Amino acid sequence: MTKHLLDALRGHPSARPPFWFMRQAGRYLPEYRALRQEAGGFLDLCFNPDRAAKVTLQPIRRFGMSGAILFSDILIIPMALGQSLRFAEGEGPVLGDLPETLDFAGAATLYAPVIETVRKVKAGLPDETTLLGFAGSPWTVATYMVEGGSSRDFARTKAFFYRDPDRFRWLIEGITTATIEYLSAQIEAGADAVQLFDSWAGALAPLDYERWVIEPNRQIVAALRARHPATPIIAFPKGSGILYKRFTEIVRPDGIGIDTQVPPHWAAEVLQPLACVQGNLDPLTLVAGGQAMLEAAEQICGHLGQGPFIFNLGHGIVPQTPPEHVAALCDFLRKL
Ligand code: 1CP
Repeated sequence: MTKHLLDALRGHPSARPPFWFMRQAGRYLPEYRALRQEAGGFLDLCFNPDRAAKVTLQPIRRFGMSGAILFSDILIIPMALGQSLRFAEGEGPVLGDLPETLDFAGAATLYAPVIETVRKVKAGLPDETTLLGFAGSPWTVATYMVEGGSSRDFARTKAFFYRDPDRFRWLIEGITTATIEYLSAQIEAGADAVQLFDSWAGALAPLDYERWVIEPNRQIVAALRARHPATPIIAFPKGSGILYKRFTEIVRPDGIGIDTQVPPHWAAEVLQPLACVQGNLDPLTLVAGGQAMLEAAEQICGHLGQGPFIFNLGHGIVPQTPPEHVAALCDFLRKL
C-alpha cells in the first residue's frame, strides 16, 4: 500500500488529495472525552503510551484520514527541559518560572513515553496511513516559556528579546537543540514525517521574524534532513502573510502549511513550486457544515489540486465541531 500523504510531500500531485486535520484528536470527539476522563488529566493522557496511542488512532478509525498525528503537545519540550507545567481544567497551560539552565541530559528521559507512543501507534496504524510526529517551533515554544502560558500580544516575550537579545538567543538555541533530538527520536521510533508548529509566527516584525522564526526553523530542517534524508518535514509558520515566500525559500521544508488567510491561488503560484502546500480550510466552516463548508473546500482543492497538495485546515479543529461535519468533509474529499 502506498502512503498518499508521503507521496504528496515528495512532490507528487494526485487526483484525490491526501488529507488530515490539525487537532483531529481532541475534545470534539466523545471517545476522546471518555479516555481523557479515565486518564485523569490531559498530561496523564500524553504520558500514558497505551492511551495516547488509542487517542491518536481514534479519528483514523472513525474517519480514515490519510495521516495520523501523534497525540502529545508542543509544551512537552519546556517540561522536558525542566520547567514545570500543568493544565487546569477549562484554563490554558500554566508554566512555572523560566529555568536558569536547561536540562538537556534529563530531557530524553522525560519525553521517553511520547517516543513509546510513536512505536505503539506505528504498530496499530493501517499501512496506507502516514504517521506524523511533531514539535513546536522555538519561537512559539519560547512564548509559552516566557509568558508562563498563553498570551494575546506576547508583550513579555518581546520585552525580553528587545532588552536582552543574547539571553533570548540562548533560549531559542536551547529549544532548537532539544527539538532536533526530540524529532529525531520520533523519526527513529517510526514517524513517517514530522510537522513543526510555529503557531505564533505572525506576531513578529520582519527583522524579528528573520531571527526567531526563519533561522531556528532553518536549523531544525537542515539538521533533521542531514540525519534522516528520507523523512519529509512540514513547517507551519501560521500568520506569516507575505513572508511565507521568504520562509519557504530559506527554510526549505518539504511541506508548507498555510493558514486560513492565505489565498490558495497565491499559494499555488508562489509556494507550490517550492514545496508541497498543506491547508487551509477555515476550521469554523466545520462548525457550520453543509454547503458553505463543501464549497470552501472545493475552492481550495480547485486552486491547489494541480500540484503537490495536502488538504488540511488553516488551524486546529475547535471543540464545538460536530463529528458528523468532519465525516461529511472526509466523504467529499474521498469522492473528488
Ligand atoms: O483535553 C484537553 O482539554 C486538552 C486540549 C489539548 C489537546 C487535545 C491541548 C492543550 N493540546 C492538545 C493536543 C495537541 N496539541 C496536539 C495533538 C492532537 C492533534 O492535533 O490531533 C497537537 C499537534 C498540539 C499542538 C499545540 N499545542 C499547539 C500548536 C498547534 C496550534 O493549535 O496552534 C499549541 C499552540 C499548543 C499549546 C496548547 N496545548 C493545549 C492548549 C490549551 C494550548 C494553548 C493554546 C493557546 O495558547 O491558544
